[in-house]
Amino acid sequence: MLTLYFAPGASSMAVHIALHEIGVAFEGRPMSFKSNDMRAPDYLRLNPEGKVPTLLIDERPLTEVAAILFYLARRFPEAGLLPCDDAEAEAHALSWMSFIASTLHPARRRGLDYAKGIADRRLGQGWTLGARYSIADIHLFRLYWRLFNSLKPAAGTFPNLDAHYARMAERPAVQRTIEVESAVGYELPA
Ligand SMILES: N[C@@H](CCC(=O)N[C@@H](CS)C(=O)NCC(=O)O)C(=O)O
Repeated sequence: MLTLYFAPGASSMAVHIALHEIGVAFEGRPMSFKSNDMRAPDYLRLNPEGKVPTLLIDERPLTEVAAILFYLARRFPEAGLLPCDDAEAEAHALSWMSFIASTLHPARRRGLDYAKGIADRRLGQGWTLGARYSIADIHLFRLYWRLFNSLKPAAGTFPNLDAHYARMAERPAVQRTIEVESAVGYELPA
């Protein structure tokens, strides 16, 4: 049994999208920033950092977006979210997700000037791994979705990321996730 603790629009959105891509049954547990749900003692026992996402795998907690995406892609290889047959391509997916978590995520808080160009140049045209869609695209999309909707970059600032965003927005799993999360309600700061 899989249980996802998520807050609408937060980092957990990436895991939410991946679960919809895979089509596996899961229980979603919405968490509220306003109600301080992430600071509740029961939740801190699952995720001592008090952050979302946490995925419960038969009651065992797994944290960190990159690790959860990796787990889901490996557990459900039929979804084709990771190039399991190619060590180098798989490592590139991990390289992207490390970059997203350690460089891009903190960059958002430092504003557009710092973030500008880093990911866009690295991305180029197409998916993060070139021709093949993967969990790294899901991770990147959530980060850019947040940046796009909070910092509102002028059109053309990030042409490659904009094209990637548009392709992701066409995916039913992305649309379903946004539908579910917006119905719960966004609480993220602007
Ligand atoms: N390194 C973590 C970051 C997760 C994260 O920053 N989550 C934020 C929401 S985007 C959070 O839950 N913050 C709760 C808080 O700061 O109270 C991951 O990749 O899973």
